[in-house]
Amino acid sequence: MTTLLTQAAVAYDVTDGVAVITVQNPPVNALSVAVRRGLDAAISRFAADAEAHIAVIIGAGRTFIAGADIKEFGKPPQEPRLPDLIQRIEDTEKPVVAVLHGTALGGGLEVALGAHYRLALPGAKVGLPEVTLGLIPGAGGTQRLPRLIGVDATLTLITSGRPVPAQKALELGIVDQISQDSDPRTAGLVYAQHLLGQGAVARRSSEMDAPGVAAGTLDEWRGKLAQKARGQLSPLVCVDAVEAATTLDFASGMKRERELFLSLLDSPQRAALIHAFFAERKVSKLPELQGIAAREITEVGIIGGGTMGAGIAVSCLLNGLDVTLIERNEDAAAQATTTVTRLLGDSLRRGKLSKAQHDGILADDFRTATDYKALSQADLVIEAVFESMDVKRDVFQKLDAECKAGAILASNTSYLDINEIAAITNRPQDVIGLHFFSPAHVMKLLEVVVPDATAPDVVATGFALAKKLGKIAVRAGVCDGFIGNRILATYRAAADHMVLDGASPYDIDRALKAFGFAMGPFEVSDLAGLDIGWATRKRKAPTLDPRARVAKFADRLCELGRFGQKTGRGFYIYPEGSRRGTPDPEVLGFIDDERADLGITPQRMDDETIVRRYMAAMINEAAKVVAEGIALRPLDVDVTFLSGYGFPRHRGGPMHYADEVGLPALLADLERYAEEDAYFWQPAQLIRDLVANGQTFASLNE
Ligand code: 3H9
Repeated sequence: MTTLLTQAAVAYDVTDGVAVITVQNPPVNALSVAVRRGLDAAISRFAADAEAHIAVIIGAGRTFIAGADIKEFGKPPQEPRLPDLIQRIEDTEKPVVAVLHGTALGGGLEVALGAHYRLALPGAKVGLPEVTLGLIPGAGGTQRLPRLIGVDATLTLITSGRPVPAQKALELGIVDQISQDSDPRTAGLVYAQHLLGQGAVARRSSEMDAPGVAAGTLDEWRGKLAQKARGQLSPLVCVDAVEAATTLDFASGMKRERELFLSLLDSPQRAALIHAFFAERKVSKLPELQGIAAREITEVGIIGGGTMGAGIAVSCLLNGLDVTLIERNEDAAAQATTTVTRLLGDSLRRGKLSKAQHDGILADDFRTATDYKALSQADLVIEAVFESMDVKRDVFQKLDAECKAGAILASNTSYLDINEIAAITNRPQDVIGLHFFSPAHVMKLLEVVVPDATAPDVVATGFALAKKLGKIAVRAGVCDGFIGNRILATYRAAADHMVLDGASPYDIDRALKAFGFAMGPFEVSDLAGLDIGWATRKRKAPTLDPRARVAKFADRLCELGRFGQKTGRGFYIYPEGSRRGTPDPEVLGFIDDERADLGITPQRMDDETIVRRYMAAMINEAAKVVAEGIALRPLDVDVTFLSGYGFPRHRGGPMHYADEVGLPALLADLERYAEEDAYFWQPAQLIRDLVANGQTFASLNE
């Protein structure tokens, strides 16, 4: 055996005629310039090495290569370029094998496609997720993969960005074999000897026939993606690149892929999506949690089995926690069991659970009770009862009396003062807000709301819980609505003001969906139930500043029992059983009446005007939320909106979008709007300061 460390990031050694090229760039072996240089040198070494008859490329640590180094995007490119390196691997005369374990993603899978044989370990996942970063595969993925597995399978993979497990990759023909070995090196050596024994030769996917495609297939893909992508460019560009594989020779197809890749690399969408990627990872890195260990959580208590409580219970159950749910009486407990059983049944049908797991959860992990004594061993209790301080007081007094020392007492309130809730107990250091979003077993966001006296390890436990539940936690301070709902209240009011001034709810929904939101604000209200906003308006009415402009048309709908989808009518009319509404002329009539009462002559508003005002209201309130420390950094606001409020990911979140538009332009808009309504449109001091200093929101993320 000879050993040569060609570069720190890539090792080379030879065992029994097999060159083992090991990429060692923790944590995910991204293809940094050091790795590319190391691989380049290792391939040259292998080509010239008379002792080595075949090479295996493996990844050190937990994964094969997870892709290009995302941190290098937007910086000056450095040689060797990845497509050239992969071409060199493919051009090698002696066979090269890639051994895939962990995640072989993006440029990592493209390296494997340039190798001549691909072996996967059982738990491996492979995919081309570039589209989720606003890109297309840019190192041959769009040209080699269709030659290997055909156009449809390629487009399914690269336009979704979703990785597939090893078994699926084998069925598709992406990998040649699955090894039962759990160690990539051992598996690679065995497979390489097997190939040598068979006299295997270099086998190049670039030399395979160009893939055929039935007439109309690519247009069908374009039509489907244009609908789904809601303004995101890269999924459609994937189709252009794959089309090139069907019409051009390999070298020309590679050129075309490069042009398309570079056009996206320069796009604001790429910058926004990569901001989102890093923000989602940075959001849990809090200075206050450095070196703080989370408390152990295995048994969870939930108070209240309504929609939220049952959803939280299911989220916990699906992720291996034991749940005891408390209800007021046996009937309510039975009702909660029915809801939990129904939601678990949905997970079974969707393949998220096996039948055995499903039955095991119901038999062993879930139970209801009516007595708080059942929570004596709970490590964490999450209260999800009616939003009233009196009701919460009763719950927290009982919890304080029954729960063991060190148990965390959490409230799922969406706006109540958690400092006040903490003060109800004799253990304010153990009290925290865990604000789930509905449906709680589906929505990614968890606001971890931190009152003044909360111990750091309780905050750490909130973040650890989110990770266990597959959610993204954002730290929020205590105020009415925390980060998300506080900002929502402001931009929702801006939408209502625009309706009073001339836009219809349907104009507003259309404009914001064209911007990229999954739903418009009036569709969201109909889905959530108009009674929720009605209750909030009534709650806030006594403290409302007399200068605030308040629209009444939504109250009028509620007074008529039009609560949205659940009653078949809200802002839209929902035909029996449908979730898709149609505009309602009667609603427009109510709005006209209100304008007439207020003496407003309606103005037409185009989509751009609507989006500008809506976004300005959102960003302005968000800046106040950051300045007050309710959100730690602008990126925390971005992550909140990306994971909990349907904000278009390819816009990066409201604060990233604000930087993209430019804070001076935003401030100019705010000042102009303030001439109409100085109370509502008071520009945030933080925005004024950033503009004065020539800074961006991003500068506060460091
Ligand atoms: C591409 O390949 C383009 C090519 O087609 C063409 C080029 C010409 N680069 O997520 P985690 C960091 S585009 C740099 O917490 P997990 C990450 O920031 C790329 N850094 O772990 C984090 O850092 P920190 C296509 C990366 O186990 C740490 O690694 N590939 C990269 O939950 C751990 O990450 C992708 O899009 C990267 N590529 O998940 C894959 N990836 O500790 C993107 C990760 O400082 N990556 N980091 O916060 C992933 O999907 C997940 O990270 C992965 C691991 C599934 C791999």
